[in-house]
Parts: sequence; structure tokens; C-alpha cells
Amino acid sequence: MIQKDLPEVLRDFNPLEDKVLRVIDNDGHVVNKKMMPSLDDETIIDAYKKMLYERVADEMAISYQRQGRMYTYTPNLGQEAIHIAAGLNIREQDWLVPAFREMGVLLAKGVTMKEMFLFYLGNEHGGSFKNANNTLPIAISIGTQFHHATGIGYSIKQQKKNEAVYTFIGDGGTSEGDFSESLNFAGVWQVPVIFTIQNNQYAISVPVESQTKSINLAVKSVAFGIPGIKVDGNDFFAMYLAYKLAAEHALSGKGPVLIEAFTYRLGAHTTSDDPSKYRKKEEEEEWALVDPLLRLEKYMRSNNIWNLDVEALREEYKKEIDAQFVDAEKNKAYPIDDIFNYMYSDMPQELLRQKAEYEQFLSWKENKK
Ligand SMILES: Cc1ncc(C[n+]2csc(CCOP(=O)(O)OP(=O)(O)O)c2C)c(N)n1
Ligand SMILES: [Mg+2]
Repeated sequence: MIQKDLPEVLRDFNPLEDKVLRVIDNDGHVVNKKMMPSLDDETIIDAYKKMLYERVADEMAISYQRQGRMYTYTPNLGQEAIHIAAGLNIREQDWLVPAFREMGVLLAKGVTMKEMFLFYLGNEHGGSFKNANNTLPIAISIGTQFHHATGIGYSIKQQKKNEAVYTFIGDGGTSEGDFSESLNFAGVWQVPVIFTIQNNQYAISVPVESQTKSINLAVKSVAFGIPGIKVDGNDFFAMYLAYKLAAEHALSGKGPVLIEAFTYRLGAHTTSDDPSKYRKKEEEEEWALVDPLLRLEKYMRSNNIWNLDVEALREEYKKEIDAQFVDAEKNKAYPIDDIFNYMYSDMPQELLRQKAEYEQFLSWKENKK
């Protein structure tokens, strides 16, 4: 049984039996003391603040989009516990190979909100994160990032480096060939990669039940000979423990781990989406009650470590984030060459043709004014 390869405390959580790792319940009470990671109060407070920062940044981004100042945006609302738990474990030398809905992990790597905004303003430089070591650009094409993660993992293994790779995909992404292909080779090569499926239960309007007949998504690891675990993605402590143990596993040369973080997308798929067309209000209301921030706050209150003035923090974060947005907005223009320059050292004929066509379009647009 592949689960025997997992760190001992995780072996009980067999995805074939649809077990879920959970440390606190919906009211913030500890239900599994053995699994409680040993974190001091400061770290827990810091984690809550980071989750709040991600939430405020998300709300601001949606607001800029609604004001017509930014293009389409992919909200993170409800998935912050996963991101901050990963962010507290990922180290400077580790690699982050993101999809598009894990902003908190990018921030933990050192990506700035200005850079995030540049990306959503369509600026090519919004993909080159200057201060974030070993961080790949955001991947919109579903699944491609898993190949990159396995490839980087292979390189790390060949060079015997002390590095792990963190990569993310959605529930819908598990139906892409890239998912299976990269997990297969990750298993064969035993690469140090932590694969996270953020199962937020929808791929745009498609519910996960229409995506797969598997009993859960963690179970998909079994066929590839990789240990897998399903975790309550709205439980910060469970996610933290899962990442801590997965990182120890990967870094000690034991190969990859697949984590299914079971959560719910509280917001829209993107700012172009209207979830009321395909899901019930009652379902959203039910999940809003188990919001990861709310659950952590309840835990902190019942353990007397709640000392935060959320409104004051929100104001502080808003000011800081707005300054970064205004800076990005002022600097969003870039030379059109940047759109074409970075794929090949010598641009092939087809790309040269596309560039000429685009230049023609721009001058047509200019003359129309
Ligand atoms: C290869 C590819 N096909 C289709 C799309 C369009 N698309 C964007 S997001 C998405 C759904 C993704 O759902 P999921 O993997 O569950 O991630 P989530 O958006 O829920 O985080 C689709 C089909 C795409 N970006 N790339
Ligand atoms: Mg999804």
C-alpha cells in the first residue's frame, strides 16, 4: 500500500477510504489533538493576518475590475487557508509553479501586489517576479504547470539539490492529460514535488461530480504510486501539517506527494462569471459559515490568542494595496515587442507575421480616432 510511504501520522488518512485530515471543526474546536501542528501564538496570529491580507487584496482587485480599471480577475475568496499554509512552509530556495488561484503563496514567495496587478493589467512584466526566487509565471492554460513542476523536480533530483517544488491545479484540471502525464513521471522519477489539487468543487460552472466518478481526487495518486491525502482545505492547521509533512517527505528524497485540499470557491470563477446561474444561494451560504478566516478566528478566540483589530488592519492593508495598484496603473504601458520577444531567441516567420499584423491593427486603431 502506497500510504505506508507517507509520514506515519498521515497513514491513517487513506483516500481509498475517503478519509479527510481535519484538525479543527467548523466552530474552531480541536477535534484531532494528535494532528495539531506545534505553532506558537505569534505564528498563528501572523497566519491570520496573511489570510486577511490576501482577502483584502482580493476584494480590492474585484473593485478595480468593476471600476473598469483592470481586466478579468480570478478571486481567491474562501481558499486562503491553503495558500497561507503552503506559504508558511515554502522556503526561498523552493520552487513555486502556480496556476492562477493561489495568490497567497505568490505573496509568500515575495511577489508584490504591484506585480500581481501588472499581470491583471495585461502587462507582460506581470509574469516576471523580480524579488520572488524560483517562482514561475502564472499559468492560465489549465494543467501545463504540472509538467513544468515535474520537469523542475527532475532537474533538482539530477543535481541533488535541497529544493522542493510546490505546484497547484484545480479540480477541473485533473481531467486534463497533463495532470496524469506529469504525475506518472513524478512517480517514476520520484521527484521532490508537492502537487496540490485545490478542489473548490467547480470548474467554472461544471461541478466536480460531472468531472469524475472517483470517490475523491486524492485517490488519483494511487494509480501513479504516489502517496496522496485529502485535507480539509478550510482548516488552516490541517493544511499546515499536510504541507509540513509533505515537504519533509519530498526533501528527504522519498518522492512526490499529492494533496487534495477540499474547499469551496466562495466567489465567482472570474469577474466575468455569474455563479447564481449554476449554483444555489443556500449552498454558498452554507459554505460561507465555514470560511477559513472565520474558523481560525473562532479557534483563536476560544484559545485566548485573539488580539486583532480587523477593521484597523483592513484600513492599513487597503492603503498599502491601493498605493501598489496606482503604481501599477501608472506603469501599465509596455512596448509591443514585449508581447512577442520572450518565447524564442530568433523569432520564427509565423510570429513575425503576427507581430506585423498586430502593428497594422494598432495603426488602424490610431487612425480611426
Ligand atoms: C487548456 C485550457 N482549457 C480551457 C481553459 C478555460 N478555463 C479557464 S479556467 C477553467 C476551469 C478551471 O477549473 P478548475 O481546474 O477547477 O480551477 P478553478 O478555476 O476552479 O480554480 C477553464 C475550463 C483554459 N484556461 N485552459
Ligand atoms: Mg475548481
